Amino acid sequence: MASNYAPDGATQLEIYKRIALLKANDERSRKVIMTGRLIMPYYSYRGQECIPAAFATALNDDDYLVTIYRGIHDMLAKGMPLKDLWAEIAGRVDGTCKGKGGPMHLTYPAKGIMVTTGIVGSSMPIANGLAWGSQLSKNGRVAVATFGDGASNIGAFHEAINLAAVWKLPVIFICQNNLYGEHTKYEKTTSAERIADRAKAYNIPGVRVNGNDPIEVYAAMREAVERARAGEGPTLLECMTFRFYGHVFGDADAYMDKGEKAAAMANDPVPIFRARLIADGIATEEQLAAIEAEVESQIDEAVEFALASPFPGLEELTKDVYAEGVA
Ligand SMILES: Cc1ncc(C[n+]2csc(CCOP(=O)(O)OP(=O)(O)O)c2C)c(N)n1
Ligand SMILES: [Mg+2]
Repeated sequence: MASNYAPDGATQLEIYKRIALLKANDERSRKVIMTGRLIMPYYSYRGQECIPAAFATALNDDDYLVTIYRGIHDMLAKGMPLKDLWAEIAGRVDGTCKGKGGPMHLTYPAKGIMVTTGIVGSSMPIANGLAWGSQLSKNGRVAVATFGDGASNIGAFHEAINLAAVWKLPVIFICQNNLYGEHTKYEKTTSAERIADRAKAYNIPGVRVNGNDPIEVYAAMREAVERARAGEGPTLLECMTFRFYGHVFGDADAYMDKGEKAAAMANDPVPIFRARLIADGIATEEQLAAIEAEVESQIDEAVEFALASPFPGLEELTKDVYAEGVA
């Protein structure tokens, strides 16, 4: 890994702040669903926090993000405000889409969060469109598409990478390889040993990193961003990771190897990075504990705000759906 892109101490601490927020937010989401205060489909990202915490720290606020149903970690890392997020997942008027998008269709253009999609593989062509717009208007904004390992077997993955390579679009394709697509293990569906190798077929860089090591993710991302902004085209970044809580909330995990899951959880990347920050003298135990307490109280506030917010009225049903004032 190119060491000139390694994050300094302040950047590592910034990455940890985001990791702490993502972890606490996932834990709270599962708790709120369990207590029955909120009913929603929920795709836990617990275990995958280091990836967006690191890649988003290497981006500007106005760079674009297109993410998927398992993407709340991506959006929070990119800067979606907690209150707007919680109000949206609770279906309330104060949400990012006035409560009409729900947990799988969040957007927040003020931080470049343009689309969340449940259609596997569709984040990539959409990111291409945004990147093409950047290229045409020379605004310097890069576009990031995140997706899973399963999505790399969809036609849109191949079509999007090919076009981005030919047009040298400022786009970064980030595959969060958690080794499962729904309830099927990677090897049963995917011919390639490494998804990053698929980049060779399209003549672009394909980089595989340990997605549980935010320092590796950050360094690879910096290089990809620099390349994109310099007009050199796309990068495929494969981040190896594991989802701790199955495909969707309530998943009984019967299809999973219990040992594999236990081993992944025993190597939880969050406490490992936390301990490393202390060992490297980047932060003290007290500083990190204060960060964690702060995110908990921000989440407390956001949940209460969201649950006190009203549901959209019936008059909202067709608003923002059909063009208005057009003959
Ligand atoms: C086009 C399409 N085909 C199938 C599905 C059903 N589906 C939803 S999630 C999923 C698995 C995707 O796995 P992966 O890309 O690895 O992402 P992960 O959920 O592991 O983050 C599938 C097949 C879908 N939503 N869209
Ligand atoms: Mg997957």
